[in-house]
Amino acid sequence: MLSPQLFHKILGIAFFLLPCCARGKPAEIPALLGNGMDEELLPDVLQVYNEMENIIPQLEHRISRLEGVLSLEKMITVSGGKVFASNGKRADFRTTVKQCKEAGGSIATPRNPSENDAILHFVKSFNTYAYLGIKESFIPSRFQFLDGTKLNYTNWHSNEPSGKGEEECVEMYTDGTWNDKKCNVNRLIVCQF
Ligand code: MMA
Ligand code: CA
Repeated sequence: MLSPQLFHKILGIAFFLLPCCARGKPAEIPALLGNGMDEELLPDVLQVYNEMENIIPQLEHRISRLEGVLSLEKMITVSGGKVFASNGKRADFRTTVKQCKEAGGSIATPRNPSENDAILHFVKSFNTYAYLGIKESFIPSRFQFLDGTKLNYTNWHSNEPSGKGEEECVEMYTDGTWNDKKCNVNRLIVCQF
């Protein structure tokens, strides 16, 4: 258990650091000093700010070049702020969720036609259906995102969902449409980051 004293200490440090980390601007320096930061540290803090200001655009540029190369090589697809990727392997639903999480992402979950297309790219190129991050709710034939929120976009194949409580997962066909499916078959692993 965290003692109240330790909790207060951590809270104090967090509040002390919050303005600089949140904004990253020297304009916050007076606030830092006001919060009791040692004035002797000021040159070092300013130097860190300056270095951050230089480094961040460089990092953004390098990341966007990497995304360009990975997109060109068709290793990732990008839609809006989301990056989709597949390792070409197959797994059941539970394993897919686990592996995507272990990789620092989550199972591919299309929230609009453009994201659906980005996932479809992998389904087509590996010619293998993929599970999506959508599951049946406790009400049969009503599907929802894994966090329980309502679907705001669907792309069901005609006459789907058909499982009526017997098919709790959702797979994407090679034309991009969705089918409710049992969760224990092996499907292409596609994750989002
Ligand atoms: C399979 C299975 C179902 C799907 C139907 C479509 C026979 O069951 O994949 O989920 O709805 O095919 O014909
Ligand atoms: Ca079905």
